[in-house]
Amino acid sequence: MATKSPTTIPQRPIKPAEIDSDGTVVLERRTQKTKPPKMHQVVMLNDDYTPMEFVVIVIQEFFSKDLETATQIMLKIHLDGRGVCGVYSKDVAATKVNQVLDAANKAGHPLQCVSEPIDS
Ligand code: TYC
Repeated sequence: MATKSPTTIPQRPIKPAEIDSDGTVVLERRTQKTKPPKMHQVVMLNDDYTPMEFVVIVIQEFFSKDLETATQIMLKIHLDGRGVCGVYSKDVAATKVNQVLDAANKAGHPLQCVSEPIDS
């Protein structure tokens, strides 16, 4: 009767291993594939008709700024033509733009704002 030779389990060649800081054996390190989501800034634009007080209220209400910060942002927009009110994910930034445009339309003001992707 033929004797069975001992079964051997085929082994994958083990790549040179690294030991992580917590003692884990790292067989293969992959470069990270998932990038953090692109952020978007909500930029408000100057115009000649929207009252300064209205802009300050909008910045406080939709961008969670205190009175002093909102006033500084409004004045920057008034002087430079545009200013960043906040930085958010794409969806949240789009929602903020809609909220501002909606409030401006309802109040009869031509206030404009846009969302812009930023590199980070
Ligand atoms: N320029 C406007 C005025 O003099 C004020 C203003 C500020 C309007 C900021 C829009 O985004 C704006 N009444």
